[in-house]
Amino acid sequence: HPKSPDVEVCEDEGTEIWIPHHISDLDKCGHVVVKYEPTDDPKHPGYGDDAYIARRAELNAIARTYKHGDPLPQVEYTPAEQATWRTAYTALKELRKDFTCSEYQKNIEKMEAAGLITAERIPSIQALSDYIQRRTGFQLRPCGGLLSARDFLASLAFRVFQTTFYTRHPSKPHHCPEPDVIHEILGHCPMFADPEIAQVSQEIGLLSLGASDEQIERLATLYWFTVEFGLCEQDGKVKAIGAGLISAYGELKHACSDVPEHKPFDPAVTAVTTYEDSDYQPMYFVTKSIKDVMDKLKTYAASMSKSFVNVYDPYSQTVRQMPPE
Ligand code: NLE
Ligand code: FE2
Repeated sequence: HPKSPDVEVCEDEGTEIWIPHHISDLDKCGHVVVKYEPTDDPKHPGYGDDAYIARRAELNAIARTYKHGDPLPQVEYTPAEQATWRTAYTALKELRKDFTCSEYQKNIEKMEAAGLITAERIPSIQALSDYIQRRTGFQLRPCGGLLSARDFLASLAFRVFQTTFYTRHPSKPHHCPEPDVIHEILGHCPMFADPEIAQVSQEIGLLSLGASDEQIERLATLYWFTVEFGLCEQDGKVKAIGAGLISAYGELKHACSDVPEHKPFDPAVTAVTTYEDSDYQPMYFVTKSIKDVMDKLKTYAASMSKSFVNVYDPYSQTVRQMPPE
């Protein structure tokens, strides 16, 4: 990161850690991690498909030119990309009732009723962002690929969600090893319209600002097992709250079946569990409710060693560091 006068000193490691203060500082949070990319991972369904790789790079390049306050890119998706969307959307819609939490169902139904999400075409990211912002204050901003955990979590502190624009490979419409626009729209958008998921996400983001590398790893793992791959108990069954499950036909059914292991959500355990990020998870954490995630997260946060706490002021869209209680 560029040095700025706002450098905070992290006491744990004695190293300087840059912290974004204003929402526009997120323009400096675009560090991409190269992992599971179609260019170098033979397991990626787009491996060896030069046209797909070029298109993915083109959309990522557009995303990287974005600056805070710009209108979101209006991408002209190709007929092939629209077909991938239609396939994924139609299949997932069938699973919704049985395998996703009631919050998700309620929100996506509202978005469909408003004409924001339809089978016909990939929705406008700008329209979705505007809608979510009215519901929970969350907004979408484009990112050019998988971001570093530190940059990604920092954005959540400002109720900003970093969104990819490229589509998954057409040969695998039901699962993608990395985030893609279908995952963002069908997995995350309806969940970010939920006030409790919005709060959990921002809380993890605030805890990440100025945290040590080890703490970032733990927070990213907590995020992974809740916002991405979390399950909850509803109507005596396990239902998905995690976006990574809700947007993947195969894994959604797998997660709610008896095949994987189900463990109760406990942040102290969850935060130090290694996760599978290139294939289906062998194990998921189950929470009682989204509110339960928030309550347990607060207790966990109190146990974290830190020299300051981050407080978000929505009026000025800034984060301030305050002495810990
Ligand atoms: N596996 C998910 C999907 O296919 O939609 C994406 C996961 C991103 C963390
Ligand atoms: Fe995601």
